[in-house]
Amino acid sequence: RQVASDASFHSVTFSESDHPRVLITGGLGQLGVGLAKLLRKRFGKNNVILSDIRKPADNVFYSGPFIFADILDYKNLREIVVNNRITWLFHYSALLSAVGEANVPLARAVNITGLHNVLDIAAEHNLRLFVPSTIGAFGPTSPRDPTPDLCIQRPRTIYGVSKVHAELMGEYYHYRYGLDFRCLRYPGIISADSQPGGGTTDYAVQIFHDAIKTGKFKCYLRPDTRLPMMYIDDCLKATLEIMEAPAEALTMRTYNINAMSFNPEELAQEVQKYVPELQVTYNVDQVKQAIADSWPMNFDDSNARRDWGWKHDYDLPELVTTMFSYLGSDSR
Ligand code: AKB
Repeated sequence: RQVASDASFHSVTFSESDHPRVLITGGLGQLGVGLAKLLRKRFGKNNVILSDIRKPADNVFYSGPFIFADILDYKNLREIVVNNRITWLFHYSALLSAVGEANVPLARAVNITGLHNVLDIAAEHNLRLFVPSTIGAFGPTSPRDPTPDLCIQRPRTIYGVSKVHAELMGEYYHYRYGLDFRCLRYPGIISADSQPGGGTTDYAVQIFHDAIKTGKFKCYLRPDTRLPMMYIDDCLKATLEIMEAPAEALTMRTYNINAMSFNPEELAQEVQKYVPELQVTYNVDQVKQAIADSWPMNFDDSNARRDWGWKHDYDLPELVTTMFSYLGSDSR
């Protein structure tokens, strides 16, 4: 039986047996639930399993398959892949930049040891593997304006170091063992119905909630701190697109993707168009500021645009309009 795709940006059709069987690790973070929703529309509800070590909210639990999966437990993860005949794995478990600096041993275990388990299981079971990387995989000696795909990568956070390691290990497994490894370097991701956890770019989500709730926002970065950013729908679209891209289109296995760059002052001005009374103050967090100062200001994603047709839909005004239409600027 042929099943037509309902993802508007693709026109491919699949037979049911062609559908990937998907596992998402770290599925209760900022991106997993939204990704599961997108993939379930495309591949069928029961072909997409969300997993985490935390207990899901009722709406998440009842919207499709959810299981406990601990990426540090090799046997548990392997059993899940085998029992569910998984063919695609999206590996979202990770500690982000700020929280990683606060607990380096845990970040090292989750982001590096966990990745080793995932790589081995993916290679052994012939999975297509997606691992997100980040603007945080660059550091103070990288070109920052713009930052190309291939340049010096000497990050100074455990998060960044672990993501460079993931990029290199994934590519090594690809060339050495034929693992179908695919990786995107995400900018800061902005979403309305899910919260980021422990990143440096989180302020760009928090400002919307504080503008609506209290009309006051205290920013932990300097007003001129420019960083690459993206709306969640663009991020999830790019993730599905790279996973579906024909292997011959990919001249690389790790791509930068981008949509916009702004600093806190520019974002605040755009938010004030909806909440004119918003008061913004700055109380710089030295650890987060140092991290942001070492990251790209503008991200060069021309290779993604050329190789597999990457194109973002949301710029800054569009992003702010969409956030307020979700969060409801009149709910104060
Ligand atoms: C973080 O701020 O740590 C993340 C990222 C840019 O990877 N949002």
